[in-house]
Amino acid sequence: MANSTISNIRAIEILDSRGNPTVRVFVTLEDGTKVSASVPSGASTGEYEAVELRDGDQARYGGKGVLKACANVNDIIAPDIIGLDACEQAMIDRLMIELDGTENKSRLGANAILGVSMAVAKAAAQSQGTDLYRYLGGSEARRIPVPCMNILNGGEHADNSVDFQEFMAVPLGAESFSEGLRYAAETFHALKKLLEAKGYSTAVGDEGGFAPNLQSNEEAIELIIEAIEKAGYEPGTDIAIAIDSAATSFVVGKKGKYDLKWSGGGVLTTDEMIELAKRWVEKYPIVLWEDPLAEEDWEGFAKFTKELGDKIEVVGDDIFVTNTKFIRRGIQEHTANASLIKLNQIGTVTETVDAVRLCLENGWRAFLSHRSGETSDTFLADFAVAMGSGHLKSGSASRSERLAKYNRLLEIEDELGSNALYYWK
Ligand code: 2PG
Ligand code: MG
Repeated sequence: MANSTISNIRAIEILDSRGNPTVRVFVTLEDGTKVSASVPSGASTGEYEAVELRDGDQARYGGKGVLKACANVNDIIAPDIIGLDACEQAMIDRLMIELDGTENKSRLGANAILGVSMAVAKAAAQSQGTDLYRYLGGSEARRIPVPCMNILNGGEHADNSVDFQEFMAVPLGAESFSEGLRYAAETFHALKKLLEAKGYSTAVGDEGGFAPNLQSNEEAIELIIEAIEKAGYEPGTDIAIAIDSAATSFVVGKKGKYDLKWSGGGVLTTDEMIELAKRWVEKYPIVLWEDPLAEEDWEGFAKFTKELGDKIEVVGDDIFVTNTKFIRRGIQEHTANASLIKLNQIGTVTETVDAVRLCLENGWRAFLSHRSGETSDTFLADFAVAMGSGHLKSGSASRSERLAKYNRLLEIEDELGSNALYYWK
């Protein structure tokens, strides 16, 4: 019997950064290794994401309890997985997929399955005395991702007047991860001063970025550019800008109409949204645009990519939901040139690795991401280094659940020393 044989698995209900229940899984091995992993939770979710199982019992947490998912780990998954070697990640993930038996993990819950999958990987790494990024990525894993820091929040992540969900500072001109993080954090602080001076609120949204009531979406970009300059950096050269419109959250019906209601921007067609993006990309140092259109607007996405794909990274989030089936279609139809990657959209570590590989092998980029509902778990940081995908987003320079991932990347950078790589492309 291998030392890394799983001897116990147990799930409990904990709370995420929004105060909503989520799943934490503990895995114990024969050699005494004991680890835990906690599952994140999104707000602007894609329709075809793997199912996050919620109890629906209105008497607890407004129906958002996850006791069923925990029971599924304790009563159904654990008996099947205990006794297996934690190093058999792919086999364990496959067994859980089979045990669930549905297309979208709706029987056992992706939150139950992912919690076990992440904890198993952590346990195997720890049992081998290896860091998780090395266990998952091998000795080649030494590229630290550029932190795309979401310093201004809108959409479903804040109660303000900004329709687009995320405005990120991308410190692509820095020489190292720690320098890049500093560039972005200093910009965050400069933005705070700027907002104060203009009489705007400096309260933060779900991902720790400021959530002021601006006059328009475009004002967000203008403020960030001013903040970059105030912090002493050159927009575009030192720090560029990335946007996640999360357009599925303001599409009107399924008709390719986009209602920029908070900013008073009116209802725009797909073509008008593309024209807006072209204007902005012309005018501002934008390097990445995620979900510029809604998840069902495959044609619009392809048109967007045709117009802008040679200038910027076009990322599909809700449209691909980290699912190789949709990413493969996207590659064939030139829908985008990158996919967002979120572990809980698909529900196992193995399938997430498959999604990243599919992107990279086809000349696409893979943009690693947290969720708007997070925990202090730092799995994502190690995972991003293991995948070597070059960039990640983990929110802003406030809220500990966001900083936990960036701080873990600082540790990895320190450990790698001069072997660490940092570059945008
Ligand atoms: C997104 C994510 C993360 P959520 O849309 O990219 O920033 O948000 O977790 O709410 O889906
Ligand atoms: Mg998104």
